[in-house]
Amino acid sequence: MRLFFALEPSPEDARAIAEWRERYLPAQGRAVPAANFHITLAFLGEVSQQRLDRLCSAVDNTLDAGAPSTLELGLTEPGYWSKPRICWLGPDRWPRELDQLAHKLDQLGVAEGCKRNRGEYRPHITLYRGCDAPPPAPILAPDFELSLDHFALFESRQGRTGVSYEPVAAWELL
Ligand code: 2AM
Repeated sequence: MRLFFALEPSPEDARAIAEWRERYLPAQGRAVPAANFHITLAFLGEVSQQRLDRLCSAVDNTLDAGAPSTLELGLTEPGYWSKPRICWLGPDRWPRELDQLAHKLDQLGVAEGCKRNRGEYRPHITLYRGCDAPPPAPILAPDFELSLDHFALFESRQGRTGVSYEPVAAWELL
């Protein structure tokens, strides 16, 4: 199974972001369906069922020792990365708890044999893939207040109509 941990915006927020994108951020690339919007916390890659079970127990134990509270994130910054060729939307600043959660989940993945996530953690929602150039600055600046009260472990599945992300476990932020 190809797995990753991510925060999931509410369907209403995802819809509002997709509407803003359609109106104000036209880009050359493949628009990610709103149902697939997520903020990756840690990417794990291929994980066996046995390791998945251990990983979920490890997350349970970690949260028992102290779960972060609901994360409030203001998405105000559109961005573009040339190497993965994606256009994204993210916060211009974010709470330390978010970095700590991403780091902890990465460590739990490494303990189960997954590759470490490299580089600085930068929360974002990918809006377009396959972009060869940054889109023009949006006519209306984005300003979305997200209240994120859970995160999930998702399985990425490649189907005939495209990729879908299926939650295999979820944890509440209190
Ligand atoms: P991103 O779109 O937020 O950048 C599921 O595949 C998600 O995991 C992708 O949406 C991508 O997040 C992230 N991802 C995929 N491959 C990755 C990799 N090799 N390293 C880090 N993150 C990756």
